[in-house]
Amino acid sequence: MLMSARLTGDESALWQAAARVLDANWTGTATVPSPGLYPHQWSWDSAFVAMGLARHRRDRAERELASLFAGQWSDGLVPHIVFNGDLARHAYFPGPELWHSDRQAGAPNAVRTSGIVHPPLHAVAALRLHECAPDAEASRAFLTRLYPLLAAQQRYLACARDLDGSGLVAICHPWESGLDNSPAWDRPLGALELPPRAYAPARLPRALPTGEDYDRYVWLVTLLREAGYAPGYLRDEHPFAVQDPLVNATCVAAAHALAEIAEIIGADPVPHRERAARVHDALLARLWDGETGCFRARDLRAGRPIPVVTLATFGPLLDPELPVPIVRNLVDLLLSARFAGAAGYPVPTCDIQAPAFDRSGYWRGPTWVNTNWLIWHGSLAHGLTVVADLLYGSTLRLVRQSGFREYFDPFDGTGRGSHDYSWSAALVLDLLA
Ligand code: 2M8
Repeated sequence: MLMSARLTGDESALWQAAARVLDANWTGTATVPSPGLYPHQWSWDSAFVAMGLARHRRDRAERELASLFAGQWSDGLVPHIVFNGDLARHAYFPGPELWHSDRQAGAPNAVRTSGIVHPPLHAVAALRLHECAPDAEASRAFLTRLYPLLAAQQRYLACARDLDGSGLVAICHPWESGLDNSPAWDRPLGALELPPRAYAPARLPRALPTGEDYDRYVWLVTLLREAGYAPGYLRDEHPFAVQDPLVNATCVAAAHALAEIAEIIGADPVPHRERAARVHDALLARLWDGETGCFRARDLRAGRPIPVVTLATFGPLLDPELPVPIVRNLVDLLLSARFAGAAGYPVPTCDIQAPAFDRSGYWRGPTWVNTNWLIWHGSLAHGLTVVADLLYGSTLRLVRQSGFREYFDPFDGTGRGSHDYSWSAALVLDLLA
């Protein structure tokens, strides 16, 4: 354990508790998001977990990313789930039988996977691993092995997911955002026309999100699978296509991280800088709403912005070149009564004043450690120490008070969802380091 000597007694205890969660959730090759409920490997979870493991068990941090990229498809797609083939068929719904990666020519043979993506934070994680590596030479060797896989991941997103030629990446399923039942998806999901009895009704493993949402999620997967996850189908026919500010901000951050990795290993950083600039320009031109001072997701099928404001509006703080007036706007909004100003434990997932806000509703209101970490990380890059300190303090208060829960009530910090949640533990290690 690489625990820093400068931690106080209380911080050391928190560190050790977080490390124990990661140890318990380690399967031997990767980390499950939580014991029981999520028994496979999830993509953006692994990026967050790797950053925590880098502070605790560096060998595992590298194995975590290697295990995820063993699920990468030949076109570069990094699936949002890599299934553990040793588990019983009903360990998690929907399992590999819904996705049928085994019938896709480009999917790996050795593991079964989903066929959609997650926010691509892995280059950011890989760079962070390097920044805290005890052995720079060994770390460079790891980055050299990972670099082509990370570059292919970005190429897939830039080619197959730029559905309107704007430079922005579109998600084709709410799960791709990581914010599964965000109120931002209510309209595009509501506009779907589900044929009666054309698919098996979803068996719900738990109470959230609602069964109706699940039917729509499953229907979208069915459409994707039947179309072979083909880019032409995604572009021309798939009924759910949304450009989300948080997802695109992670693409900008990943492109910058890839450029830095390229420099470290002696590869060409220029294409990555160009890619970052392209997504940056498109974010500002297409998703920034100057009138109301926030970023909004854009529904490509309806051809209009999505009105509800969620914490995805703060995602572009991850873009180091975000113009200062926009940064100021976002800080004002973040500190206002719509977000941190009225929440004892910020940052709630949805505008508190929006009708869709639900303080205990999964991604419809609660506070999450991973999104707090992203906004904290972005704030630091812009020198926003007041915001960064606020998030640092409130995130640690949450886990001290309620443990490493999946998500938290934004007003009183009550823990909700799973216990011993991996990214909550991993990112606390990163914060404390
Ligand atoms: C949740 O998503 C999965 C579907 O991918 C689920 O609801 O079963 C989300 O919180 C997602 O962001 C997260 O990566 C995943 C595993 O932690 O769980």
